[in-house]
Amino acid sequence: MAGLIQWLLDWLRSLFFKTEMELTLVGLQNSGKTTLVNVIASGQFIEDAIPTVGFNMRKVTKGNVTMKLWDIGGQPRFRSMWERYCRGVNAIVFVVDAADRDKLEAANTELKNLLEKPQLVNIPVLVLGNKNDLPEALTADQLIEALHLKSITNREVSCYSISAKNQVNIDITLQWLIKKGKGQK
Ligand SMILES: Nc1nc2c(ncn2[C@@H]2O[C@H](COP(=O)(O)OP(=O)(O)OP(=O)(O)O)[C@@H](O)[C@H]2O)c(=O)[nH]1
Ligand SMILES: [Mg+2]
Repeated sequence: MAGLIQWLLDWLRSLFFKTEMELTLVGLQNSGKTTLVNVIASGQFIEDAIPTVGFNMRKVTKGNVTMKLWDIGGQPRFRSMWERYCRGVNAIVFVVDAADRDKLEAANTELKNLLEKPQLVNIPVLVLGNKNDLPEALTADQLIEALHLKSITNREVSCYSISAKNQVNIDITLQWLIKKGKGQK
């Protein structure tokens, strides 16, 4: 009987605290957005992901939180779509291939362009330096410097160094995102 009551209480609590949130992943092609979504959704690294054409949407439930993840193609022809899919979301996730130094300048330009859009003011941004399993990958501090993240003052910005492949720092990434869904700082 006590077990049943406990179960009922847990169930009611889960209904009461249910959170639904929307997140959009953008960033240059090959940075690892789709790989990261797969890791978040299934806990599995799937090699040779195909470049995303247009966008994918995945719904993932973690505890009481349901996340709608918009994963947008990063090739130049899809970048004009980024803004539209970022409107009204709880947070924007900007994924960077931290090991591809030749593309950093382009990533910098695209991030700056995106954050200048008036429709996206105040939306928190999480910059993820992915592929930290590769020896040449920039650290989080180096990425903060390279993308001039400290100069962004009109919104909340955080930066983590992660590896979708080896599932490094995926836990703190999820914690950060879930907090945004709950409207916490
Ligand atoms: N070493 C390493 N490779 C990774 C990691 N994450 C993704 N990759 C690889 O990077 C390549 C691109 O990954 P995708 O997830 O397709 O990249 P994307 O950002 O979705 O690319 P678009 O859909 O074209 O925008 C794939 O070969 C992945 O296996 C990582 O953490 N480490
Ligand atoms: Mg993709």
